Amino acid sequence: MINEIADGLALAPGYLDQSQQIAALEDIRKVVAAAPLYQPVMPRSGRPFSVKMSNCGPLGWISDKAGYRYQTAHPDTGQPWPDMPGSIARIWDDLSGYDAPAECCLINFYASGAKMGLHRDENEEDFSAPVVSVSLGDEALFRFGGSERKSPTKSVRLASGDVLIMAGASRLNYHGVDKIYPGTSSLLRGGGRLNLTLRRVTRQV
Ligand code: MD3
Ligand code: FE
Repeated sequence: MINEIADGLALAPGYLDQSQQIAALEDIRKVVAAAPLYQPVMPRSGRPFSVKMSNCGPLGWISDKAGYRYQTAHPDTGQPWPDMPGSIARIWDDLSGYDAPAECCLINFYASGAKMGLHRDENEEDFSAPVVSVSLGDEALFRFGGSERKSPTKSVRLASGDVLIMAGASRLNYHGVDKIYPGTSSLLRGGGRLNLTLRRVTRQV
């Protein structure tokens, strides 16, 4: 089941069942063993994000004092990002409606208390490709607005296994995560939430 919750913004609640969530999590644990979660900081100010990050796939999204960008190597280890696991790449293939594979799977880890301020995803070359995001672990209050920071916003609670698809009119809209609800999932042994954001970065040749 896929519900359109705003123009171009679709939610597939429970897209991954319990065993698929466990399988995806096992694959992400292997990725993070090779490419550890690191502490991103804001451009210029160097203020740390409350979310820790890693990536898999050919390109990883990173933030440091110099700015936001995609790069092929982990900022701390210098190693290329691990391959995107098949269990994750398939979600993009099934839901994106795009005829080329995802190039980036950004892994966001939210401990209880972590949040992500309202922002737009605009570091990609190809805005015709959607963004597909997978929630694992504790529930989160996701907020989405419009094309301007001051546009009115709505909120929706995302649960483990839910997938969001941001296409068309919603692709460049403001969005963020206001809070995590601790203890709402037992998927992650230590609690918290993982979000996997799948993106096409480069334009197809
Ligand atoms: C709506 N992550 O990594 S995913 C991000 O839950 C990010 O970790 C949040 O925003 C998270 O950039 C939200 C859902 C999401 C992702 C991209 C979008 C919603 C979006 C792009 C356009 C509109
Ligand atoms: Fe985003």
